[in-house]
Amino acid sequence: MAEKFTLYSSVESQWVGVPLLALAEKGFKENIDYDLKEISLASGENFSPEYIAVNPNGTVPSLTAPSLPKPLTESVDILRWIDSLGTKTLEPQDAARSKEILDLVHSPSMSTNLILFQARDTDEMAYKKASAWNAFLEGRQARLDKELAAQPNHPFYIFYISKAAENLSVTSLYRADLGPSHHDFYKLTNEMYRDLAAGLEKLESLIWLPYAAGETVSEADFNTIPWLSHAMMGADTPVTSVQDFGPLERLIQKTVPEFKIGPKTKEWWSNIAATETFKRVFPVLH
Ligand SMILES: N[C@@H](CCC(=O)N[C@@H](CS)C(=O)NCC(=O)O)C(=O)O
Repeated sequence: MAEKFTLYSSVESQWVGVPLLALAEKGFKENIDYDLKEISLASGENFSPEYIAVNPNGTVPSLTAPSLPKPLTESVDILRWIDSLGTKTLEPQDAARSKEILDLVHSPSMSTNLILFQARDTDEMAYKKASAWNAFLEGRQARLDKELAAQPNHPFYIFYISKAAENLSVTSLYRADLGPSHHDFYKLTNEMYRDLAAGLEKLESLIWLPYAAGETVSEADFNTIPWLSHAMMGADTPVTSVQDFGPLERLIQKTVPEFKIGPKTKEWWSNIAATETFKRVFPVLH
């Protein structure tokens, strides 16, 4: 019998979608083939010493298995490992194109944190402050501050110091009264939206059709779906409106007025959204 493995997952995470799509596609069953351990990002459970010992980056997903010398901590590697359990089916037809797609969607300039947490003006900032993302940031901050205070001699102390400072750079803007101290943040956010628009244009140029990197579904699709779904959700698309690019387009058009999601990206999304695996893992945008 094949070994049972453990996936550290979170309902709040976009990148967990990569292995979840692979598991669904390959027909692996929770509790039989693998266990799922839920890690709450909103309460900063990913920063517990126990979880940092599994994944020193404090991110999800992670995967452990008896045969693995150490945990896998990158969604790309986790998908490939899952795919290697039996006949590989997720290798892309066009490997070079797929690599470009993976590099793009995982690049810092495409991070959906931009959409979730940043703002370009007072109205957007006020909206974010009143949203659930404020509590999310505070939950993380509280956990990081607690770990920082509790473990001055802990081997992960340096990790906690740098994470707490990184999180505080955004949290402090949410805590402060809106004013001139936010202007640099607004300016930076505008620049980041320009990069995001350029990234989506690059994605448009890379997509093959019918699927992202060939005639069959591959890792290129399974790395891009969670990214785009999360971006659409972050843009306040109604979660059941899986085909509605309007809110994401309008969000980006505020910085890049001529921006549109391209026709190939739309066609690819419609193709991939029709698959059983997509419908099982993404019954709604998340
Ligand atoms: N490169 C990693 C990124 C994983 C990642 O950033 N995951 C997010 C959730 S989607 C996370 O755990 N964030 C927590 C944090 O950064 O504190 C991968 O692809 O697995």
